[in-house]
Amino acid sequence: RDARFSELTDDHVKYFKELLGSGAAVLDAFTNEAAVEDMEPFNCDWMKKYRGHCRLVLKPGSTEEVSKVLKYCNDNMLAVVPQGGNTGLVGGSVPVFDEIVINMSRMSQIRSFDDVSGVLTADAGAVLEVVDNYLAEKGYIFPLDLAAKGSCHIGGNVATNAGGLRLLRYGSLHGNVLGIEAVLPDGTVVDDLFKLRKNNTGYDIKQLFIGAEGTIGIITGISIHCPQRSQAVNVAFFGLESYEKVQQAFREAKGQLSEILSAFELMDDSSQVLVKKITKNKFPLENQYPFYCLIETSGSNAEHDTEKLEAFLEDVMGKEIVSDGVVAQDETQTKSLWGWREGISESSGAFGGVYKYDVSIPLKSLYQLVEDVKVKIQEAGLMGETDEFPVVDVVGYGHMGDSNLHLNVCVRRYDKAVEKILEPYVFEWIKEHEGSISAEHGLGLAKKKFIGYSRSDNMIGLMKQIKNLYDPNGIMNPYKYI
Ligand code: FAD
Ligand code: 2HG
Ligand code: ZN
Repeated sequence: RDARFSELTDDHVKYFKELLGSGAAVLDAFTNEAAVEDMEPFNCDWMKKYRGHCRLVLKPGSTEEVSKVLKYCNDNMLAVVPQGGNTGLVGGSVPVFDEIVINMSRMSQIRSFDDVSGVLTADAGAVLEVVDNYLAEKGYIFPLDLAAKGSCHIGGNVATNAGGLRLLRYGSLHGNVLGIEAVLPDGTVVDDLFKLRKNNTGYDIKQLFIGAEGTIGIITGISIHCPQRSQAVNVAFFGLESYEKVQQAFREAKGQLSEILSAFELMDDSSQVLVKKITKNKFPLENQYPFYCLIETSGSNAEHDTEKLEAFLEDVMGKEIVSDGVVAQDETQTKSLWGWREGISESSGAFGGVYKYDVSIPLKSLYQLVEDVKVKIQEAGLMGETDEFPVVDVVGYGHMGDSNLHLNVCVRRYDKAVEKILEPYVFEWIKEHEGSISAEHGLGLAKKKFIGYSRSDNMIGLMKQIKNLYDPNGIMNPYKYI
């Protein structure tokens, strides 16, 4: 614990209760011992891998309240952790020691929507799925989708610069977010909720908050450009004999499906065996293959899209790029095919634990990392079917269309011997292949130590300047990021 930070006192808690009210906006286990158990969901991350010891959770209901809370914390040297839906995968959303959690769930209103431009403005604490359902009724779609949509907040998505399943089609949040409202630790409101696409008037400061993981301020609202929701959505699921063939299929999909291609996801066989074991669902293909890919198309004309997809299927099967495939016939089947991809993340942790690596690698060597890691773990005698082995399996999957691999090492228990094999080996491997050690999940606590594998000393120095400028007391999400 950094001794520069103050310990919580009764006076601090009294101030927050006076400001926010003593109801649901303040969860206090500091003066009320009986509330300790209620702290668990705020202290523990989604993977149950990181656990803090916070005794106070604050849920401000307005930007003004966030401003007052932060100013008080800054003046009193109280460290804080901004928290959205707590679905982050790098330990960034929970305290390390006794930092106060500032949870954004009470700020969940949609502020405005322009039916012509598709620009939505909403509170940071709105749940992604709720926002997307609202947009669906208007014929629009949120330009980000991910398996945690039922819990994650749009503010959390922006704070992590989440990538997700359709970045290939809609691009990154750095392009789609048009404006941000945020609060700095000294209480200053960054009032940049711009709603138009073009704005070349000076530095684009909002970009600093996108992917800052709560280290320079708290995002309270965003405006974002939302695309038209496609009338016709098709999903196909393919089995392929080699990674070489997956690359060929991707090349063909881009060429033949071009403007209607909206996702190209990769899954290896181990990942699908895992989902089968956990969900007990019936696998969509008759046989097993070393690789699978899920292709989604989204367009405005069902007849045209189906024709294109059928021609594509015929072509890739004729050329023996794809060995077998199935196309969803209705919405239920579409959901069920997506389930084989979206279900991997959760299934991979079901045996006791999982080491997750979310990395960018040039496509030609993307899957090589999974094979190399598997060999190293096998050679160390750490992987097997019975309890004496810590490792259950090594699985690879991800957003192939964005050169983003998810390497999950599924374990029965967290084990130093496994960690020793994985780190820094994985990071050295990534550096050698000119990739990124964090493609979309961010740095948090998990990757903080390893930032040097993907960023030069000069770049880290510049980042520290930004951090010190906006958060000179270092109270925002300490011990993480840089
Ligand atoms: P939290 O987990 O609460 O917080 C994440 C970070 O942002 C923390 O550092 C926190 O301090 C900060 N933060 C949160 N809210 C704010 C705010 N209002 N202002 C400032 N800082 C804030 N990520 C991807 O990129 N692509 C995926 O496909 C993907 N799929 C996922 C699937 C599953 C099943 C799960 C569990 C996670 C997945 N993620 C994915 C991880 C992803 O980062 C989160 O799901 C999501 O973006 C985080 O939102 P959240 O509201 O839960 O944020
Ligand atoms: C996904 O793409 C998420 O499913 C989660 O980014 C990946 O759990 C993971 O490693
Ligand atoms: Zn992902």
